[in-house]
Amino acid sequence: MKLRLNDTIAAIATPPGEGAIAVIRISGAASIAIADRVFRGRTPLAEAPGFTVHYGTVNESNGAPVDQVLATVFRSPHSYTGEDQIEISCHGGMFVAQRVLDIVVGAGARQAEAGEFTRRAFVNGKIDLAQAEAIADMIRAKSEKMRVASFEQLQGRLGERVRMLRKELMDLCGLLEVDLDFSEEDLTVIAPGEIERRLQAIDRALEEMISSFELGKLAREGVEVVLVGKPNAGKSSIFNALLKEERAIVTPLPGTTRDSLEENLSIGGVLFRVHDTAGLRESEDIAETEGVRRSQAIMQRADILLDVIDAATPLDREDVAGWRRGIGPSQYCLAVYNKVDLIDRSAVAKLIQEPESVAVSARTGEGLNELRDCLLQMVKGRRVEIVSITVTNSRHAQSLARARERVTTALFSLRGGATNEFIAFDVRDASNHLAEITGEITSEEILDEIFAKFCIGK
Ligand SMILES: Nc1nc2c(ncn2[C@@H]2O[C@H](COP(=O)(O)OP(=O)(O)OP(=O)(O)O)[C@@H](O)[C@H]2O)c(=O)[nH]1
Ligand SMILES: [Mg+2]
Repeated sequence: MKLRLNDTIAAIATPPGEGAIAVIRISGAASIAIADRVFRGRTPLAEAPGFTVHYGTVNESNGAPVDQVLATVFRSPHSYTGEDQIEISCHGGMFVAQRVLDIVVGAGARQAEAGEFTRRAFVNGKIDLAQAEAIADMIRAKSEKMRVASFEQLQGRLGERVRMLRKELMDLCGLLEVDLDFSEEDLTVIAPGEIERRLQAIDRALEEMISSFELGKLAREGVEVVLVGKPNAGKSSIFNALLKEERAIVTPLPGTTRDSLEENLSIGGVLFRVHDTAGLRESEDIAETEGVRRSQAIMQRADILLDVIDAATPLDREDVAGWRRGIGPSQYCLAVYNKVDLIDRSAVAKLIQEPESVAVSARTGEGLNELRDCLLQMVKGRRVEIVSITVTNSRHAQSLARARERVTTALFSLRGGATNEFIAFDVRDASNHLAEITGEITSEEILDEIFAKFCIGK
């Protein structure tokens, strides 16, 4: 996107489809003048102060009214973008909002590109880059935890912390360089022990933030749960029972599920992405073989594997599935004994004596609450306490990791007795990587990439 900042842009800010109202947003120096060309109210908007709402009609260029609307006036710098801004609330519906937008564009506004309003807010210093990204994340939030995590970031907590660390690095850099200037006079402004102590503190802070990212990832993307097991064990039945809908096809025939299915499930505010997969077995059937291949691909990247076992089949009950050997160190596996409605109570009691196992019946619903609890506990056991999240964005995590690398190098050089000049170089570099997060130092390409992910009208 070739960045143009001096024209006036317009877009529909509400989602497409039918709704009570739709909002058309206009931003830029000419936005009030453009709105006045199409809006007829009691007084011209040009005379209206900021934060006032005006009732009137939007009219075609020939004067024919199109809809009754409310126009809200925002005056620079007190608006989302920091520019003069108008928001026209018209009746919802695909045709009304589009017609109003067309008229606004006909009156001199340019159709905004994805994320352009937020980009202007960033360029005008209303928000930093981390906050802009938090807005996109909040809009996409699919669980309560995700919303909380991005809202914290929106309030600028991450930016604040990063700016603080960056200031410490810059201070350190200043001291190292001052020391450099005096070096001929054999004066030491800062003791090497002091530099080391401060660098270590920064290193620890960075480490903590980086490790919060893994947890943040779960908040953002959800915990991947996959139902695995032999054909006919009841994977699809459990999938449906968890979702409380008949989503997957269930039949008494083994090999029913071929394509894997995925659905979101929120338990205790945590988002789980549950996958139903094809039962694992050798098959002559091409579709089923492909299904098994897909199951295995999902198993590789899953956070939690639910090993579904038909408890009513004694042989299956005793047999530990071969795939369990391939479980990764960061993956959790839970044995889910299904169809316990078909066996007697003492047998059930025996099954759940084993650690990491739960007995359920997809048919009667027995044990499903325990299964949900187990899922939540596994997440908690991994300390996925998403309240303390600071980093939820992979771009931020990367910049933090690069900054930390430089700090580690600086510490290494320091211990190796390198000159201050040499150490200052890495310290400055670390600070620059932190500046990428808030957008104080970021290339246009990176900005383009970030804002392209927004929706139009945001
Ligand atoms: N009695 C009883 N039958 C069950 C239970 N769960 C599933 N079944 C039955 O077991 C059969 C297989 O269930 P599915 O859910 O299709 O099994 P699946 O593991 O998805 O099978 P594939 O997709 O073929 O791998 C069906 O006839 C279900 O009605 C249960 O808890 N109790
Ligand atoms: Mg199935």
